[in-house]
Amino acid sequence: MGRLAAALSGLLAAGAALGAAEFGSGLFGRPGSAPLLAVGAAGIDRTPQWLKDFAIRSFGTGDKLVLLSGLGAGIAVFAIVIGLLARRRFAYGLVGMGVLGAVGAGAALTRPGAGPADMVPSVAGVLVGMGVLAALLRAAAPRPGGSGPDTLERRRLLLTGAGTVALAGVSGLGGRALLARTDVGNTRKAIRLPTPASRAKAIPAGAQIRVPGMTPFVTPNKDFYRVDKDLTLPQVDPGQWKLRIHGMVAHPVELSFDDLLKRPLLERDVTLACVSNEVGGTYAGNARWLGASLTALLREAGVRSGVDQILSRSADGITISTPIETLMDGRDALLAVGMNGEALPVAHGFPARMVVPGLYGYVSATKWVVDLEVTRFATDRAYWTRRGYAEQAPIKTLSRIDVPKPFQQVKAGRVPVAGTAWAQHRGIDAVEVRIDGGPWRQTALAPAPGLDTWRQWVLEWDATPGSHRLEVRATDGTGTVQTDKRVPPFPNGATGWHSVVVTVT
Ligand SMILES: Nc1nc2c(c(=O)[nH]1)N[C@H]1C(S)=C(S)[C@@H](COP(=O)(O)O)O[C@H]1N2
Ligand SMILES: [Mo]
Repeated sequence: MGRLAAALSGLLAAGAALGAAEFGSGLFGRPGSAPLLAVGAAGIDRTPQWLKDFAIRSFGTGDKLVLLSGLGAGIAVFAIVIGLLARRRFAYGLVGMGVLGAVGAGAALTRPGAGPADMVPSVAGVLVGMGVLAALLRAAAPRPGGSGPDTLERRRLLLTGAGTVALAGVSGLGGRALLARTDVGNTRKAIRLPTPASRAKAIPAGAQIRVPGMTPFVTPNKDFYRVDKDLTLPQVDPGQWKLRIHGMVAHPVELSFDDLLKRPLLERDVTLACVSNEVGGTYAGNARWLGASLTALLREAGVRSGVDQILSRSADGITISTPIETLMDGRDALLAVGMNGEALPVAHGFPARMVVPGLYGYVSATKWVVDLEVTRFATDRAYWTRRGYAEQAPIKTLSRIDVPKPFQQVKAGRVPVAGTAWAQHRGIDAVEVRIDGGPWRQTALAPAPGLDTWRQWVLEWDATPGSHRLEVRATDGTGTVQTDKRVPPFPNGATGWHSVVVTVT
């Protein structure tokens, strides 16, 4: 048989193996056992932090798509090699297939809560792949005494190949459809959130600057930035959900979702920010959260002396460490169930997540939270802090020019320059803008409902023709002016002034 046919056979056999494995994980109802995603997820866990930061910066939320495409390409190359090897000697092809299966099975084992049974889809997939490889090679082999060298074999190969493609596609899609059974989307839609015991302050009129292109004061859920390491979203059934509070406490607590909804719920406006946000970046969002007081829960548990951190754990196996004093100092630390008037979206932590005003998400905003261990920094370290990120990570003061956009062309005359600024839990007291390095000018600050949200600002600028550089800086509620020192997000958040260059005609 020719090389081309052999390469194609390898590709088809690997496709069939993946399709069968998808189907198997669907039958099981265990997304973590599907080899492609399992390998991707295991890869993310082993990726060095600098590369992850680079991926988040360069591809944003598309970083996962890039990863999966790369993985797909890698598997395709390996599959072609398998086909070519099998052409030499069939046993070599079998070994290649076996390696593919072992990688999938091994990756599935590393997923949170995985057991030996999670290897079954990969193993079954490999057996199917081996069978398909044998069938294709047999179909392509010239028959002794057969008719012309091409026609019949080619037709047989084509038929077997087309059959394989159909089979792989149908089983792969079938597996996906079966996995959809585990989706909690419908359960989520049926949830009715209780009325809050304590309402959020009304958002003051004028909090939203009315300038075209301006960021909305409240970020709609569908536009809210998302940062996590999950290729598939954890599907946590609220009926099964439990939160354990244990460790250095007088009375360990176990809470069901119903227990949680029965507690007095606070409604609060809080702006979240990601430590990976660059100066001028968009990894910040503001929402109205509904949740129980974490402070009250911890008080009931009775935190022992000597405790300095809460190590929270999520259904996706992430751990996050939060300094205890930020949970007990009177700020509105929440175990949130609602976001902007609906149950938490699955991507934002359904059924429950933490929200702590003033701390970067990686040390406070645990999504799909299931466990709070009351402990010490010296005893346990969390996912990101083990990778060198800071344990203490209050959000740094940052301001951003949202309009005009970088390199926008504007007409000479009055041009509104507007944007946002945040210093959660300290508040923003002033925002200044300067043009071409000239004197700093006070902007008009929009009102905000409290210290825990961002604040909008606007300056009417008399723009003259030419190219101009606009810069912004904020002063927080303690009177500290935002530093111009440029530092990258690692290890505790970026600083520097945001600037935008525009052309005035
Ligand atoms: N379970 C879990 N929670 C998590 C993360 C995660 O990867 N897994 N990422 C954290 C980070 S780095 C940030 S910035 C916020 C982002 O929350 P969002 O995706 O709702 O915007 O969630 C935090 N909580
Ligand atoms: Mo983050």
